[in-house]
Amino acid sequence: MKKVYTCFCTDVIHEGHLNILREAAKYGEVSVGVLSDGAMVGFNRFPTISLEERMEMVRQTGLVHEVLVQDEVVYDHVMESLRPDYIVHGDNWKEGPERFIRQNVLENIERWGGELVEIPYTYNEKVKHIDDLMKEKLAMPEFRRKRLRQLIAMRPIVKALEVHSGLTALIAEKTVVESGGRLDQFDAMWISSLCDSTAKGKPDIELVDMSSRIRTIDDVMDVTTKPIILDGDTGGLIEHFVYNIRTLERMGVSAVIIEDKTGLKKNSLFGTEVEQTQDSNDNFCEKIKAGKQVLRTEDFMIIARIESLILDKGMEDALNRGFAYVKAGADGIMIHSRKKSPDEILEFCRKFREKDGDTPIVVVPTSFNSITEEELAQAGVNIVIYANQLTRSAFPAMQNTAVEILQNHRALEADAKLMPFQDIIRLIDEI
Ligand code: SPV
Ligand code: MG
Repeated sequence: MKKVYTCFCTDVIHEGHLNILREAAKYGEVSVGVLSDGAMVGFNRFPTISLEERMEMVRQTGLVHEVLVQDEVVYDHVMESLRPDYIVHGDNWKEGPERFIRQNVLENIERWGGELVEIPYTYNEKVKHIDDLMKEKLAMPEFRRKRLRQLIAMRPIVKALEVHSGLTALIAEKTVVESGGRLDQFDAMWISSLCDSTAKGKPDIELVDMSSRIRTIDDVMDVTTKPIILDGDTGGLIEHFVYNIRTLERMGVSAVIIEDKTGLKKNSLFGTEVEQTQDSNDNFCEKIKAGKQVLRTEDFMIIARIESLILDKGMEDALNRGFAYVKAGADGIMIHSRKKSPDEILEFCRKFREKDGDTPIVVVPTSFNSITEEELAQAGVNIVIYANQLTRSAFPAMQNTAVEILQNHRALEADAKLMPFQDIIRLIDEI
């Protein structure tokens, strides 16, 4: 009996999968690899049922000889142990980031004379409907909200990208690249006070009010499924904070990060150049406690942001506050720095982790941007936020275009650098 292998990355079996299994069975005994949770996330498909349930779902088709776990998006390990005579796959992987997986299979299978069989991909209204249902499920508040905690448990480090509109959110949602033999994508979205304000042409001083921030969140939620971390500035008055986080929790936001500043907050990247007041340890702990008390779910996270290093208050103050905030109930801490070198962040993480191995640590490496995700993960960081890079790349591009049109009295010269609108539209889903 010839050995046939195919791999599924899905939470539902539809006619397309059944077609692949039936075709595969014509070549021999079929083994199906089910992608592990971690590999599915790398594939930009967050699982909504457990690995065991996904395996059982494939067994239930009655069309397979065995079901096994494939731990990586590439087939290397499975192929090495199984040495299949045939690998069967839908022909839809010839384009896009999956191309490299196909290439890898072709190179590997040659070594023992195996063959790749590609089946025309089934794509019809019914299959599209099932795909859409899966996506909609992930976008529902109860699924989206808990996803950040799930990702912290699953990923070596959770990567969040700043978004401030439907379009920027689609970039965070859909960008997938192949890098170093793996597929990679952003796990979460950061709704920055700085960039949300900047997009509205306003300063980052808590001037853009909560109703407007909620409008941005809603625009983002409307077109995405990934979890949202909201930059909640100082959280405002305790009396207001408790209402606002209930709204955020109900909407399906996963976390709010509030910073231990008070009064007229200014952006941290200004550091001590502008007048900024740090909240007292006690008052900020009261805010955290009050917030925790009103939450209705275990999913929503209040993350406490420590501004001691930004305000030159020293490492000891930063650490003391970190431990105090956790004691007050914070579900995570964010330590911020405006130094070019990551040294003070690494020192903080080392000292914090000596006493607290679990509480998630968040960092925003805007200034200390030479440090890699791997180095941060090794230092015990759980979430890295790329807090303003999308805005900073778009602004000069738009400004240059404006200048070029003015200089040439027409758009022809600027056009060479512009993306055709068809390519932008491709990002936007039709219902
Ligand atoms: C933001 O993105 O608004 C932040 C991070 O709060 S920082 O700008 O670095 O203070
Ligand atoms: Mg901010």
